[in-house]
Amino acid sequence: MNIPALAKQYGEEGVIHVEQLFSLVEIEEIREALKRYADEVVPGLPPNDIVMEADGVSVRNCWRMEVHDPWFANLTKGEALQALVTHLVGGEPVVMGVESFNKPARVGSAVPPHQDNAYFCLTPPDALTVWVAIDEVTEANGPISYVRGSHLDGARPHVQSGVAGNSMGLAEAVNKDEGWTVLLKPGDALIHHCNTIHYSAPNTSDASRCGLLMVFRGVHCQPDPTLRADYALAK
Ligand SMILES: O=C(O)CCC(=O)C(=O)O
Repeated sequence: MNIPALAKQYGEEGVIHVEQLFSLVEIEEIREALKRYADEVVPGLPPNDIVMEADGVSVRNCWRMEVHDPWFANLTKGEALQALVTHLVGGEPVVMGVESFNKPARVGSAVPPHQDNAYFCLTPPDALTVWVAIDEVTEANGPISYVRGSHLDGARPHVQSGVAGNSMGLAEAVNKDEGWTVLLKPGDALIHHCNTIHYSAPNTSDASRCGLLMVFRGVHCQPDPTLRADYALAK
């Protein structure tokens, strides 16, 4: 991994594509852990730590997986991952959460355009998400799109979105013709800054599009009272 080159691109564009951050062998281990999590942990989760799709049976998101299962807490500690994240957040990384965006076949719902810091409410906004493709990501199964460089313009207003699992979306419409849509192989990762605008399409295919997310902030980040007040109003 060429960390200085990745850091330069991250600084300019607010998102980077890291091919094969995890090997196919590691992805197979993550798949097994996700299956075990679904079988053994999901049935006992508190309602706040799981979101279902509209069909009522398919899981849309799992939150706080690192709290419920040490295997996922451990996944955040890999040496190469820690070195990259330390560079990108500009300090010692703190895990904010391990999450899944399962985007199941046919029923996986869209994610409205948003900035993650509308939820995180941090200053400085030195936080990011490492989004790891567990499945192949295609045009049809709900890829993520990014507005590159949007992190440089700071926080934008958000309003209630009505979407379970993504309660807030950008108040202003995004020109989706300008979105950068990234197709991925299993093991590839997208790393985005918490102010980079992004969104994803619904899954209209027969193939699942599961992403496993690890969210980090720099230890120096503090709660931003203005963003917190906005969140309380909009969520
Ligand atoms: O997985 C997706 O479709 C969206 C992910 C997302 O919104 C995020 O990483 O903050």
